[in-house]
Amino acid sequence: MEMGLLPDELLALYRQMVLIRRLEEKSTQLYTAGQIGGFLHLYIGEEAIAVGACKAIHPDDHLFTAYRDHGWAIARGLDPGRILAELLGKATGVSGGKGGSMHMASAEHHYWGGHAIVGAHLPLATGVGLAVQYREEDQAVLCVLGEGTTNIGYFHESLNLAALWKLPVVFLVENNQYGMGTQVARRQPCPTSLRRDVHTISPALPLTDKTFWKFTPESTRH
Ligand SMILES: Cc1ncc(C[n+]2csc(CCOP(=O)(O)OP(=O)(O)O)c2C)c(N)n1
Ligand SMILES: [Mg+2]
Repeated sequence: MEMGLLPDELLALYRQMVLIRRLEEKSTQLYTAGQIGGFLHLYIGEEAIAVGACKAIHPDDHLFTAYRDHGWAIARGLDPGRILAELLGKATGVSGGKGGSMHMASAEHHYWGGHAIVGAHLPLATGVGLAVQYREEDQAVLCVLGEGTTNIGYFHESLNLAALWKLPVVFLVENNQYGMGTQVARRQPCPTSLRRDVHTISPALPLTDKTFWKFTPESTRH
């Protein structure tokens, strides 16, 4: 990894990835045992994205994610015990036990969720980007989405305005080649990477799935 990180920093990142993996494994057990209500979308295999991205952004920056949010919550610095409590629907959870797996959030960490509706957070992130620009603040907005979300209208509306108004929003696409259980070639005629060409935005960074994370069918089991 050529990021100029010290061995201790790299070790800390690795520990965070392992922590995410262990929490996801425990979550599966609890879900199977019927102790977690609602849905449970796991982040197994994608840990490096959240850990790497959260290392790169500033604590004051804003973060929006889709529903595979446990790993992002950990990487953003939320308390793992309170994340687990949220999964179990306890009042001590990060969202007071009312959000569950897909709605982790923490105003203190500028982490605005955890969104279950595909693409719903993209206009919100764009709006926060507009607010930051309007107030002349020095923050960025990181908006994380799955590649399946590039098929949603909100994707195009949000990227269009963000590009037109030059908003400080980074859209990070987690391309695991599946939208839940549907393989990319079964639902769209072109690779996801071409979707950006309809908007005037920066080219995708070369963070390929091959380099940073590996998709396993198990990761979309729930
Ligand atoms: C508006 C909307 N349509 C459909 C769904 C059902 N749905 C849940 S996840 C998903 C696929 C999302 O794929 P992707 O963005 O690639 O995320 P991944 O599961 O790979 O992390 C769909 C269609 C939904 N939650 N919201
Ligand atoms: Mg996907």
